[in-house]
Amino acid sequence: MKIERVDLHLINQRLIRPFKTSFGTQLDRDCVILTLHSEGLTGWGECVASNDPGYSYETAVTAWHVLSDFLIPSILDKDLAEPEQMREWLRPVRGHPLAKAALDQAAWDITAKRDGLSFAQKLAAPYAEGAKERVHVGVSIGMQPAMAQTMALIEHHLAEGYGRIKLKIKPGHDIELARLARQNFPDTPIMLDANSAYKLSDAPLFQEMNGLHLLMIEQPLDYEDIYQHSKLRPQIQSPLCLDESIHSAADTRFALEIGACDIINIKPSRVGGWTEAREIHDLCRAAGIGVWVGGMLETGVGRAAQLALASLPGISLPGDISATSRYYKQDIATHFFLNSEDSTITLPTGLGLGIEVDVERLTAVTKQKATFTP
Ligand code: OSB
Ligand code: MG
Repeated sequence: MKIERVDLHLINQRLIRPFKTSFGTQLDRDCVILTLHSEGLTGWGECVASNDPGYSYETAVTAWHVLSDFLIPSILDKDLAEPEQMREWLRPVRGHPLAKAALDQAAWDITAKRDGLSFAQKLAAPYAEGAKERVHVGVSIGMQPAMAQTMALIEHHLAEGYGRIKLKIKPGHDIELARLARQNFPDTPIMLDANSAYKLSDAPLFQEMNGLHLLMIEQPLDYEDIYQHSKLRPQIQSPLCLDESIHSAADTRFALEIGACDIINIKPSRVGGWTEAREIHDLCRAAGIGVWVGGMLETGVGRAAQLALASLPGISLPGDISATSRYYKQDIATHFFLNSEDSTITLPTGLGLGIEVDVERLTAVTKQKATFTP
């Protein structure tokens, strides 16, 4: 499939409620929506780089620059036979996985459409089991002004049918919150996400959490540091999960080799796309460690592709793939809904991502647009 055209939309949507983590508070979310055009088909991708470089060094503006000045010019007019080629084409540009992942996602979408498959079916082609039809999901709850509000939100989401709760923590907003949540919800799978806010010397704090039967503690230490997680892990009982510090299959091999984690949160965007994400899935599965799919407040475009990754046979824990209606009142694509009886979301069955993009809404939230042709 000759790559005939790529379009970029820089969009901004207001969040239903502010999302606060240890690295900042987000009230509205920028992202870049990308379309790839070939043979009358359109592949969709979402670049989750956002307003500020809090989670990653990339922002929507750096992604726009890297996509329009380097990545897109390097792939225009190329002949895409299979989506795995995209990762190789983008390799000469160092870093910038969030920018690359938007093109990678669109390559999987457009080739799945060409092949008459869903994105999930195409991604799951190497596995005898195939893709799951529904995937387990949980919610990630940002920090609230008062702990009572967090408790009320947990109750609200459990009533909606979510079966796994993730709470954001930072120094001074951690052990008491975790204790209270455990006390109020003794049987709920609860996990904490620190987004790199702690030091190895905080090990005693995590030891205090030993009795709380947490599902896991996500990324307690620095966002680039795998080594010190291997030092923290044997000191604590809660399973340790890595998010920020896993950028590639190579990082995954290293983390597994030195015993840095019990679990990996795969965000396809953080690792440059779905080909790399699937390789990480395979490594975790072979090593017998837990693996699940993380989220970045995606629109329906990104959520659909996360669902596809979460449908692979090795994914063993619920993903941060809550319904998009949690974040956006209207959104640019069909909403996904929770099956409240088992805390799952059913994968779309249409071709490619299987979503309907609301072009009018996309236009309404677009701040900047560009078209690239050979
Ligand atoms: O660390 O998992 C994270 C959102 C933005 C940036 C980082 C993270 C998150 C979440 C939200 O926890 C997950 C979601 O999309 O629901
Ligand atoms: Mg995280």
